[in-house]
Amino acid sequence: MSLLKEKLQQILPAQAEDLKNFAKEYGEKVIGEVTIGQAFGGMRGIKGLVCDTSEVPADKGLIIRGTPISEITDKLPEEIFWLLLTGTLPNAEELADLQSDLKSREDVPQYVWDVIDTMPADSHPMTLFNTSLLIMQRESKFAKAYSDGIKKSEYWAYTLEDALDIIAKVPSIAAYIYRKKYADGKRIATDKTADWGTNYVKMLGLEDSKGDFSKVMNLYLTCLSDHEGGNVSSFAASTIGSALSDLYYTLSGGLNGLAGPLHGLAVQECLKWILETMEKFGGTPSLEELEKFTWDTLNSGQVVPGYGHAVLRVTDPRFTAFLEAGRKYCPEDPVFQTVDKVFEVVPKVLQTISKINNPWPNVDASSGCLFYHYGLKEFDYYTVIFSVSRVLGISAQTIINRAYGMPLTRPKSMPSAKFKKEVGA
Ligand code: CMX
Repeated sequence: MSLLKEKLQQILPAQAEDLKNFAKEYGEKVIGEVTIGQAFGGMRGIKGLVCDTSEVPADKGLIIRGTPISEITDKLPEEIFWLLLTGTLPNAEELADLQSDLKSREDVPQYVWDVIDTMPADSHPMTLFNTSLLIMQRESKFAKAYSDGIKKSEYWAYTLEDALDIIAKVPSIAAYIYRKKYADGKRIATDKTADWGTNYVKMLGLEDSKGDFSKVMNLYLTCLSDHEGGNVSSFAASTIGSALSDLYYTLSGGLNGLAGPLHGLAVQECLKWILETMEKFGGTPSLEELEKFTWDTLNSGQVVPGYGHAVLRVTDPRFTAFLEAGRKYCPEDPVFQTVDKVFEVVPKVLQTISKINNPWPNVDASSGCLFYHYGLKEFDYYTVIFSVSRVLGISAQTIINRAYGMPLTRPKSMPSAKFKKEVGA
């Protein structure tokens, strides 16, 4: 048995028991109220979801299992997956065991390549990626075990099997989508000695002789892995998973949410916006030119991509991590310099608009320019990298939800007329 499974077997049943007792004892306790504004405002701030893998306090940003993301940016994504699931970082032996387990599951079924090859050439890379996950559903060990008949207490262990199978394969699938759409269409074989993120970079086939791109990729995969339970992709995934749909369905569905321009697709929108400013002003714009361009964007009714957040009210610490990486690895890059300058200008502009609750940059504002620097210039593709990372968090959340025995998600909806009646409007 893998060390990860052994560890989870030691801790998850006791945690599940503790939470069952807690919910039973305090089940009637009131912890909040719901306003009409919240019901009509995307349910912001309503406390109704349980997520133990990470939390996002509005004034701090991502905290994974009690540790701020800024303190663990040097960790590998595999270590973060272990941390998300168990609450502690793996020791060297545990990490090596997880990495070798993943290596043994890397082979992607031929039909995945065939389906990617058959899809229209202009399919969005996110469509190719999510379709690949969905068609692999027939491999689900959870679905098979469920139809054979298993105990509820065993659900998480089969979901862990699916998670490891999927995590092992997504770098190859994502890399092939890149090569198919933007390179020579030939697959590059996995490197059996490289860590998960470095292997992904190698299979993309872009220049990385100094290994800096792999470091940036690992930073990105670590930082984007999880963002508590209420963001669109995680919430959508947990709702799907609550029906006991297996992890292939759950991930594919959740990541379809990530493909939206207000969520994961903002990475692509963001770089597009940066490049537009550079094109308009013939290089890195001045602060005055950027201010004007920001106002032009706002006055034309568009959002400034990469700025604002549904929850955060400070600069996203993940934005800061990428900005620091840019200052370290590519300070002379004109696209990076523009991103850095935009950070000086946009918050000041957005602060003057009272309806905007958060004028500060989110993670998407600084990540794309790093990919661009390393020759990954096709920004349509950036959400796929986001997805590869988010597979870690959604998988961890689904395994834990199964271990806790979380029930079917089913909040109450009402017709708008009933909301009006409720408040005498
Ligand atoms: N540019 C212009 N207007 C903005 C804005 C921005 N960057 N951020 C918020 N606003 C506007 C909203 O569109 C909204 O306007 P309306 O009332 O006219 O609809 C108003 O300010 C209030 O919004 P908010 O409460 O501050 O923010 P929301 O929780 O509604 O939305 C988000 C959050 C991220 C969708 C929004 O800030 C936005 O569209 N940002 C740009 C896109 C982006 O960067 N998305 C990536 C988010 C990170 C992720 O989840 O992946």
